[in-house]
Amino acid sequence: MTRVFSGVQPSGDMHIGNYLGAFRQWVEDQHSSDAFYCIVDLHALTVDTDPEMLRSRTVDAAINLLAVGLDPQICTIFVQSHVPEHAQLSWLLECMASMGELRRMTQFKEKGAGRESVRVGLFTYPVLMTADILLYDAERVPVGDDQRQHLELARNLAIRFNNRYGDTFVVPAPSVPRVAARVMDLQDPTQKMSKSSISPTGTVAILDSADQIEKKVRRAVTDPGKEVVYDPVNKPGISNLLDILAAVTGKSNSELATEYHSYAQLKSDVAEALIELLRPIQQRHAQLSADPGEVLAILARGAERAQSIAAVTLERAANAMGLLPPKLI
Ligand code: AQP
Repeated sequence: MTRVFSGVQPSGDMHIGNYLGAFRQWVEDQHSSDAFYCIVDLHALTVDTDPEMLRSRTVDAAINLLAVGLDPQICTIFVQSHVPEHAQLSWLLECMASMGELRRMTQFKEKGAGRESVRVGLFTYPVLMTADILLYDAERVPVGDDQRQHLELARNLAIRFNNRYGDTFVVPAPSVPRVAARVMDLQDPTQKMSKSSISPTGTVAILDSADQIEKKVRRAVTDPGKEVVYDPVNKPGISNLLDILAAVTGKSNSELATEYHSYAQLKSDVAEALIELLRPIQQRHAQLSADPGEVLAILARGAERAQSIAAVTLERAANAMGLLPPKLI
């Protein structure tokens, strides 16, 4: 079975970008692959976060993953910090990465821009992400388009390590969905929809009420003119709405464009499609929230399984680099 790994940061309310760009593929992959899904809480520390909020978001991230349809009987769901091998392998890989290649990461440039002080962790984050993936010998990494560059780094580091120390890591390949690979912000369709967006009305959260969804989509920024055409360069707002509708309905974005003669009708159908898409997920979320003990038990079992694999890979990498095994002492 192909090994698949992917992760999500507990850095805020999960949104339709996370769902359409990543989680939906995760749910599919769990049936055909040996899939590992990680709540990457160490990554969330790269920007200042309230400790209580981080804890509750971590549990909520797990509830979200279960609510969208991940089944802990057939895939492994766990929290990154519960498996210390992630941080350990990250250090070994930091000793293989160069400042120059990390400086080129666009997400670092975007998230660090305008900050007086940037945490070292924000700079080295892509190396930790590489460790996350390589620990599980993942062949495929389903991610949204924004993660392509980090995946390229993971591939480069794996290849560099294998060339220097012998075959140690599986070289992973990205798996980016054909539609909704980059869902854009409803208020600024030149930016991707993001948990940490400064405009909460630009992001449709998985748990938004029907009323909130309807309002956010109705107020979505559109483009000059009245014609509904799929043209991401000249009509980014309308094209984003068409992309979202295409991802939900399975129709093509340009085919959908021919069906609409007004922005208002398109917006109304996008809102309705999202409300219907999210309704069952929200119902499962409410049920799961009633039993957080069961969610914690699922995470504990997941971490145990994850660690049994991660420990073997870490040992292989440490040995290859010449670290003295503790058992010999
Ligand atoms: N707008 C998006 N469109 C498509 N896919 C997206 N993903 C995130 N935003 C979009 C994909 O969701 C998965 C989990 O993302 P993440 O939370 O680990 O990191 P992120 O990409 O940094 O997501 P956010 O929402 O932008 O979080 P913040 O604001 O905290 O940085 C990934 O596969 C990602 O590609």
